[in-house]
Amino acid sequence: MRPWLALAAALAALPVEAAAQETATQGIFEGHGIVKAVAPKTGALTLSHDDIKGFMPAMEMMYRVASPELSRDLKPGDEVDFKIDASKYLIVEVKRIAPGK
Ligand SMILES: [Cu+2]
Repeated sequence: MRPWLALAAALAALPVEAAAQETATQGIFEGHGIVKAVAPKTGALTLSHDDIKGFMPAMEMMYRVASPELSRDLKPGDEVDFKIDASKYLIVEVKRIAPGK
């Protein structure tokens, strides 16, 4: 890469990285919610979750799961506790605390 091109690329990358660092939440957060749907194959979970302190307010949304095994036995209506990797929006642990009716 010619020097001026490298410089232009470096300058262009700066604001994006700075913005990402300001907004991206890092770490593992604990949440609680109700299973709304389990996607076949991927196991992605649609959850109606409570406020996740420091991460996001209560809402209904779909999360990817680290492995389809995590949500294999879950059904809509189940009440769950879960852990989520905030930077990836990825559920890394799920525990059913009450079965759906
Ligand atoms: Cu959410």
